[in-house]
Amino acid sequence: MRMTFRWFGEGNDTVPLGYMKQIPGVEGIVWSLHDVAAGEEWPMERILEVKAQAEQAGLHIDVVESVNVHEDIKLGLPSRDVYIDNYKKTIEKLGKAGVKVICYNFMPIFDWLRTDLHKEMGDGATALFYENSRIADADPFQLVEEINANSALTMPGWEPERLQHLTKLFEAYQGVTEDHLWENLRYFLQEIIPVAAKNGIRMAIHPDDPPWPVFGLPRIMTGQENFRKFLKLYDSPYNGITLCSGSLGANPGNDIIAMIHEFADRIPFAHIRNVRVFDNGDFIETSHRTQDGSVDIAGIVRAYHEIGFTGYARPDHGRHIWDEQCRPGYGLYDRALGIMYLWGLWDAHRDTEASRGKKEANV
Ligand SMILES: [Mn+2]
Repeated sequence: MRMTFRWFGEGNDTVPLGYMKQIPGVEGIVWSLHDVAAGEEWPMERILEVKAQAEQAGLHIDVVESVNVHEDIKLGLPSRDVYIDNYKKTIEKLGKAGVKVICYNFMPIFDWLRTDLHKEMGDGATALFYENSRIADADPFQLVEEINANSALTMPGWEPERLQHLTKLFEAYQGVTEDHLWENLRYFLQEIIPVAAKNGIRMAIHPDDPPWPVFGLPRIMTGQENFRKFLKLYDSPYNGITLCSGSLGANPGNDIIAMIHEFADRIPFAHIRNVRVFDNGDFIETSHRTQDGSVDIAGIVRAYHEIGFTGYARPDHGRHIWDEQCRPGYGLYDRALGIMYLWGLWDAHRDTEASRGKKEANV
């Protein structure tokens, strides 16, 4: 398991790179060019600029999250080919810069979705919260306004230029079914995976968050059966999954441990975090500790250890604790605590194996 930490870029993140390096075992950043719109080709000088900034702090840039997929690709419009060409050129450039994994998602219009970015947890901490009934009944346009008013920073997947065209987008998705989305995803994979393979980059699709349809829009990266179908769409080690325990864990029916075992060699990137799911379908992002949420984080780390996981991992999100002022979900303190919890679980298994006389895992 190779530990990483998300960084939103110079002047766009409250956590300095030097602090990330001080968290035990963190070796690289998970990064993106957040100001480059989906569908645009990434400029090489900007890529190299991030590489230089990271390397100066002793961190690598092996994992990119995300190179966003233009809506026309998800919609299967004729204009998609231009955007797919740009995507390929970006893959080639990232390969030249030494990138190994690209995380992306295939969710129509919205990226991840929450109703409250600072839900009180009762102990002074706050966290990201999803209120099921508010999404079920909500006017999406009103929700977007609220989210924008709530945060001083741009949210990933909530770039203002995308939200401006919301009405048009909802119209464009009228009549787009899950089958259409599968077909458009297959087209995309057939174009980009060979380019990724040639450049030594493993593509890793992120599950939908939450893993069910919202506002009548189809969502397909939702669980084990659909991931099985996805991996067969293009059977290659370069076509893989970002296994996010937090996104998938919002549906208690998802057996994440079973997915780790079934998809072992197709998981280049792991997001490991916990959520507490309530009976009414609401969920809140908790600490990483197994007992604090509904997801068996201890069992998940054990499963990664059992498959000899050598991919990248990140603690994904954290709560907001100790009065930290930070981007929602992306403070230093709780993510650092999460990393130490994950290492504790991981190393406990290593020691168990060593005492049994097995070969010590290579960390
Ligand atoms: Mn995630």
